[in-house]
Amino acid sequence: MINIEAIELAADAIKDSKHAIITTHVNPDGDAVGSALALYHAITQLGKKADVIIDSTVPQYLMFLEGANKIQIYNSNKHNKAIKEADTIFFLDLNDSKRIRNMSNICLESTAKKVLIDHHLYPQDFCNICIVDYDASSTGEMMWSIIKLLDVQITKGIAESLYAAILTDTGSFRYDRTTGKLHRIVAELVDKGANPTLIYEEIYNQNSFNVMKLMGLAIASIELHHEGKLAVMTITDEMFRDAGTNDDDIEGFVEKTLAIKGVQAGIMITEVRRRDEMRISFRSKGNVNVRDLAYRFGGGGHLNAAGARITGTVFSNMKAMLINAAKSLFD
Ligand SMILES: [Mn+2]
Repeated sequence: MINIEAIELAADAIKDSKHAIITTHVNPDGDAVGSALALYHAITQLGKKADVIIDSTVPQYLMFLEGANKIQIYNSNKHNKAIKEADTIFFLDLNDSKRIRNMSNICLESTAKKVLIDHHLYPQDFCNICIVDYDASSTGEMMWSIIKLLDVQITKGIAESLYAAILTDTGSFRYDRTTGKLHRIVAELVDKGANPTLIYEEIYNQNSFNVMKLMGLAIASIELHHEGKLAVMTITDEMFRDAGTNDDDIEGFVEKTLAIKGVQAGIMITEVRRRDEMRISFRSKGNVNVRDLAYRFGGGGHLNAAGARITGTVFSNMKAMLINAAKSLFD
């Protein structure tokens, strides 16, 4: 549990700021974008300047959120001056400065006060103020507590951003940090204008036909290992081409591995040839710890949900190595 003093530190940093930069990890998910936008709305409501800058595009399924069109894609020529001159930089939903990719150096060089707000394990020490709550379901849940300390109205824009953040990071209120307290927060968000039907529809029911085709190929690729306890899904570059889509569109795929009876852990290996990298997603049930497995491959995350990125390895070798390493999950 995080203490109230830490939350107050974040609220004070917001109050003290005149020009803030808000950033979050590359390939941003609902929690990243939702908590960034909620903070943006709160800061601007206080009459202060804020820029949300990410070294990635915002996925289409999040563009319905109020203010999403104001998120800027990082461009060194355009943004380095602002990053240098800002008085505060908020790093959301990440535990390592590498997660902001090309923005990393300029942010670290900036003399701005650096504030980390996150819920992942093993945070790297690169901020002046580090607010990390391992028990939080999402950065959005933490952002709610912070915003409540500010003199701001919970507008529909804030409510739906935080709802989207919590919805996506809890797997639609299913994961183990979905507490009664969280549901009470969510109830307030609904009262303030977040529409559950509409938000679910926007986030989960707007797949293109091509993405559904890709999901079909991905599901057909699933193999079972270790007496049916491990499911491995693979998405190759060829599958992306066959389905006519790309790696922006694989949100939620890895969860399908856990829908198989008897499976305790799922791994999805995605080949991203245009970046010459492999993205690995790990999911598990109960006490099966995929965080440590991801860590062994240079990644990180949570007990039941983790990830890693690997460059310079042959796809088939990587898969064999992962299957082999995953055996220890069930010992
Ligand atoms: Mn998160």
